[in-house]
Amino acid sequence: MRSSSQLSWRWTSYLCLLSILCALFTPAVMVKENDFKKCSQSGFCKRNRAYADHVEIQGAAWQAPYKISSDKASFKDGQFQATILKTVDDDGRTVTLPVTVSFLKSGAARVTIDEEKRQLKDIELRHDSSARKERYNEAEKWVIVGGLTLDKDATVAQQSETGMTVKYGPDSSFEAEIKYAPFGIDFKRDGAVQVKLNDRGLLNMEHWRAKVEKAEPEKAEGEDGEKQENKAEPAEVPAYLDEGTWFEETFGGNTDTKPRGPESVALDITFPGYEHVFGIPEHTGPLSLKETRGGDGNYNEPYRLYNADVFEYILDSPMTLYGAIPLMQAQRKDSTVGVFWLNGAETWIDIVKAKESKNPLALGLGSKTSTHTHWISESGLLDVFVFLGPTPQDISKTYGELTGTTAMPAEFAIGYHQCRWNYVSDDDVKEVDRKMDKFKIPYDVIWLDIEYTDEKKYFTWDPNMFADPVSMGKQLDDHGRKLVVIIDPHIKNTGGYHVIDELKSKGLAVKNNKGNDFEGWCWPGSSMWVDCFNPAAIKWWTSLFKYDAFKGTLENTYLWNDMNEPSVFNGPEVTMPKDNLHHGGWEHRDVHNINGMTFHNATFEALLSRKKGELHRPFILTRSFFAGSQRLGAMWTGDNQASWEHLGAAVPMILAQGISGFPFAGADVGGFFGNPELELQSRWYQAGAFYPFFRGHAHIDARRREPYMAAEPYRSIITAALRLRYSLMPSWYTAFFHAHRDGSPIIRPMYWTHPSEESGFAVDDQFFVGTTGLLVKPIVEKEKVTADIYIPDNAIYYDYFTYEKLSTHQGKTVSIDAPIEKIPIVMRGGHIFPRRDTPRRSTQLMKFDDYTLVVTLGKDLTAHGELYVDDGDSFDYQKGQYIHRVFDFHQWVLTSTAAPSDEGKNLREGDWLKKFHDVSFDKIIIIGAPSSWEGKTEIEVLSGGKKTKVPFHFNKAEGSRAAFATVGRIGARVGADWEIDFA
Ligand code: MIG
Repeated sequence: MRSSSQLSWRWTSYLCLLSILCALFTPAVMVKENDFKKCSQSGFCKRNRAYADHVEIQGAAWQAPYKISSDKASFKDGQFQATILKTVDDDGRTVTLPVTVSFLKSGAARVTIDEEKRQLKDIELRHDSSARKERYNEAEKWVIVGGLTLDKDATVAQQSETGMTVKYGPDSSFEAEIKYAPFGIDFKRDGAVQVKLNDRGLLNMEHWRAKVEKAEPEKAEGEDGEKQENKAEPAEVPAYLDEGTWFEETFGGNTDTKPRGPESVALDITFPGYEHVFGIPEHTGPLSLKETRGGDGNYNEPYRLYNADVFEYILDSPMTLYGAIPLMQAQRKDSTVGVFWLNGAETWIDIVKAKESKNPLALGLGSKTSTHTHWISESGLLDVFVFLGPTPQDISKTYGELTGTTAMPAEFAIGYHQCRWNYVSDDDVKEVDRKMDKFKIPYDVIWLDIEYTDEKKYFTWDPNMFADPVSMGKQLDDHGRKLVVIIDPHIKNTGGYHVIDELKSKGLAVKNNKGNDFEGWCWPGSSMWVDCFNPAAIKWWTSLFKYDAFKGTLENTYLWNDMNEPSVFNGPEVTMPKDNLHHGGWEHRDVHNINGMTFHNATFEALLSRKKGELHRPFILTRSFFAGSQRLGAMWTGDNQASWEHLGAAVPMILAQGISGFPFAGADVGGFFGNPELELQSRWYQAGAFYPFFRGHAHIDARRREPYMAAEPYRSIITAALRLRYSLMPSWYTAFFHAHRDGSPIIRPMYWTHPSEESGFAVDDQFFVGTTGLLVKPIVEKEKVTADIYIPDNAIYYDYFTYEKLSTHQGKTVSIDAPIEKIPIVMRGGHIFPRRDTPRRSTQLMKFDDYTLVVTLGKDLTAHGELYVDDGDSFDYQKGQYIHRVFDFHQWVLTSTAAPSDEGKNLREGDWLKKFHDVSFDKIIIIGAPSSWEGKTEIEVLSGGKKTKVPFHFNKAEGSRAAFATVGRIGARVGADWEIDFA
């Protein structure tokens, strides 16, 4: 399909061309796997896997060649410093590797290893390269935003010739046992080992070496004419020292010149007693990661992180995708620990699990599984953070302090987004907008894909089809709706286009290995790429988005960044050559996985400064991402397919994003490639209504499928799913607030909410929504009309729609009916969550609507919940312009009070708070009401010292349906304290 992009067509000829193209190119069924490297085709991965094999064969005889000399080790102010000497040959020659272990106030520890010779720039580069000589040491600059304060209370507990033990963390309950020979660290919590570095001895820092040109071995010919090369060959070189890939590598016709030679970093990390590991997105497999070294049901390849535009990606695979977050957490009963591998280069991670029996005679008793991981990156520092938990919440929070948390989104951004490739004209957009209204289908944003531009020149409009973008934008604004336009990082290399002219004249493009502007092929044909590692490029990029520069955009225009892996159609693995050069002389190899985030960041900066004094929260969707991207916007899982399998694959992927600090995630609803049947499309909307980022999207060749186009009953089914999303918006917004505050996922897997319940650790097809207690299990199978929902605890569970009290058992599934019109949602007893029940066209139009509170009583007849609300648009919340309430049902009294963190905070009555002043709770529904409430018809609300009688209605239990009560016309203000005594 891609070759179709190389045609530059006009819209007038588009339709007829399309039919020809469709006939010419039959879509491939799946990704061309051979377009992407296997570990054995990536020199450094192959060498490190070979190293691991070599070590394993050696067994106990293996002596890891990395040692600290004790006289050079020191500890001061929370930091351990030493040099590791790597023995590199039989003569005992060594290479010096400075190591720092930093103990952080947050309880995290950080281990950083560099290479002295490269640090001192005491190396020679080949091919007259102008690249930097150091190992890449700026990943931290792009990724880390806080949490680096050292723990001055960390103390040396033990010190000797052979090692040092440091106590740190909360109540000094953490310990790092640093071993000198061979170098390794055991991290302990409460005396037990949780994480081990270099326990298997796979630490490998490929030090710099000069290329030794070897003479061609002379071919001796024996008398009988037999080749005798074998005799002339030197002793066999082990595969991990295979020089064949040290200085040059070729893949798919592209040669990487590797001017710095081999420089990989690798380390084994063991989680003793931990059977499950999660994280390291983006991959399509299960949330609980699989083993990668073969065996039944396992992968044969390591998980790969090398951001790439993978065309028609396959499911259940460790193959790389568009984004990378090298954060892994390990889970066992009641304990969560983790590691964050801060490296922006191509990275592979092998995972093996091994049963370890304490007592071989105990026949399985006391035997536990440990997870062994092996991290391999092509270049850069070895830089790894270790988290000792003990809870999943601790990991999310500590990682969030380091890399930042989800930006508080503009409220519209969590509404529904209507996209396709492409809405063909401004009239088309207006028509879709009108139709959504006509069918009373709520939505917030309509999107424009690449065809809105004049010949893929970003910051321009197709003069025929989008002649009047302003009137289009204004029509949307009339209902509080927004427009998102796509801007990609490839800039068309053509005459008379101011963007390319400026990019070239200002020298802001990514350079090739010769230092000239890199030229490659993408949608517009010949293109160049803006280098957003360069502060000057960010500044320039920002100037392009000013309203008078990008004409036709309005305050309700927002952005979409695609292709930022970057995608280069004619490059190796559809991306940039690794020896390309970025700002500061860093090779693309060093920064590849960070690249997408820098582009997203530049666009984020641009949206913050379109006009002086205007301060809307930016919204930018990105396809490529890295650790830290959560600070900048949302991501989606790229080009999926309109199939049941892809519908099923989406939830585990979104859950993996959530626990990896980037929860503002979604998948193309309906599926990108292909045409979903109406049942699939409906089920997809039902699932999508519970994606943090909720967007319908379709490929240019797919049939139109806006929700109103579906025949009944599907149109009503899809509309109901959308309305459900909108009614729950206050709960979604509160969940985003939690993500913003402490890094927690928005939709939460079972292990995250129930880390004591082992039977739920591998469950990844259902989730809780924030703290609402809503447990959702989307239907992802054709003609399936029941849902088996796994229940992680012994709380009461009610059906969301019928209030039926389910008969559940901890650790078992419960079956509920889920005909096509029903989304399987159950409510966990003990929660209180907010809704807005009046259907409207957009979130903007709901901003001052009253609320409904749903109270689901737990077994102990208590319930608890929260509501966070602010203007959903500006940054005034940072100045106290918000309301954060806590609801508590306890001893028959329901109260609403200010959240503890807000107590004593001086809320400044700004515009929004004034306008919001009279917004109230209208209705309360209490599910699981006691029968003693029967006969009550009125109840008193106490607020602001005044008592008001309001109507009360009790519905007694019927069959398995729980008793419930509704309290109407409450009128208590959202911002005020109030209470209702139900006794
Ligand atoms: O190579 O802009 O994933 O959502 O519609 C395809 C056109 C380029 C890929 C994105 C997809 C988008 C499409 N883009």
